[in-house]
Order: sequence, then C-alpha cells, then structure tokens
Amino acid sequence: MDYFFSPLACSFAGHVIIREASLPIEMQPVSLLRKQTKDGVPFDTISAKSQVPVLRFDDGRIVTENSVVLQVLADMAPDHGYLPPRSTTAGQATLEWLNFVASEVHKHCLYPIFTKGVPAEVRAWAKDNLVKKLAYVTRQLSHTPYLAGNAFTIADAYFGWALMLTLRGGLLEPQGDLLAYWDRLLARPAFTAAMETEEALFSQFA
Ligand SMILES: N[C@@H](CCC(=O)N[C@@H](CS)C(=O)NCC(=O)O)C(=O)O
Repeated sequence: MDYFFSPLACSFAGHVIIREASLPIEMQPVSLLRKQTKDGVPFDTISAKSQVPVLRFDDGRIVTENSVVLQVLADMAPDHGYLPPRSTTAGQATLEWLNFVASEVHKHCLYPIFTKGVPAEVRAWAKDNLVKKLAYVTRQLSHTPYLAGNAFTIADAYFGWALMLTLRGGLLEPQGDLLAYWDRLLARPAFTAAMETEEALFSQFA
C-alpha cells in the first residue's frame, strides 16, 4: 500500500496517523510543482485529481479526499481510537471537527492565503476569517485537551497541519489554550517526526 503525500501539504495529517499507528504503508513523496512522484511518474496517472493525499491499495485502487483517507487510515488501527464509533458522542464530534477543518479552515481560509494569484483583498479576507475560525477552535480547547474530547483523533491530525501552516506563515501568534494545544501536539513523537521529515523533504519535493 502506498501513501502519496507532498511535504507540508494537508497530506501531513495522514502521515501523522501512519506514524502514530506504525501502519505498514510505503510513503511516496510527490512534487506538487512538477506534479510528479519521486520516480518521475506523472501524478495525474496515479490520481486524475492530481491532489494529495492519495492512498493506493495493493490492487491499484485509490482513495482520495483527506477527510476520507484519514477515516480509512483510522480504520486500519481500530484499537488506537483515532476515530471513535460514529454512534458515540466522541465519534460524532470527531467527524464534525474533521469536516470543520476541511471546509472552514483548509479550503475557506488556508487555500486562498497560500495559493498564488489570489487577489490581495481575498487573501486579507481569508486571513481575517482564519483568526475567527481559530478563535472558535480555541474556545473548544479551553474545555478539552483535544478537539473531540480527551483523546487525540484524526481531526487533531488535520487541524494540527492547519495550525502548523498558520504558524509557519506567521499568520497568528498562538497564545493560551491554542499554544498549550500546539505544545501537546509537539509532545507526540509521531507528530514531531512527521514534521521534521517533511521539513527535510520540502525543498526537494514542494
Ligand atoms: N479535496 C481535496 C483537496 C486536497 C488538497 O487541497 N490538496 C492540495 C495540497 S494541501 C493539493 O494537492 N494541491 C495541489 C493542487 O490542487 O493542484 C482533499 O480534501 O483531499
């Protein structure tokens, strides 16, 4: 099984889960600038969407869309609780936060901020909006250590990426409960190892 990711892109979330659960998955870096794998294979021959993440099974079948890929990865390590059962409060909260990060934080805010050619006023609007979304997340983190409660879930892996990008981009100075949450993520060896690995690969595969 292969996981196609691009350093410091949203596929970081799946990378964290793969490391957290020690899943036997081959990591395949992709350059999104060149749209090529490390072996020079055109990325659109692997996924017509040409976007990371892509999970490829041994029979050639692929799964795309970060929120779905993360659920599939969590299902491969059921004992870790990265996605509690959907019938539970924690499971519903995990999916709710997952969707919030994908739609409100990633595509609504981070995408326009980090995409070349976006008009300055749209970028400014997205930055303002990001501050509001992060304030909402921080309110939750004043009640619970992780987004969906007391345990780290796939929603934290995805939001952890969003926060990492926010900090790297100097978009916000984290304080209080958000800073404590960031420190909590950094204390997870898999999170830090994924970050260091992707930082080292970034110049080669961005
Ligand atoms: N809807 C997709 C979007 C994923 C996405 O935006 N991936 C970005 C990296 S964070 C990407 O591959 N960008 C390259 C492109 O869109 O051409 C998902 O949720 O997985």
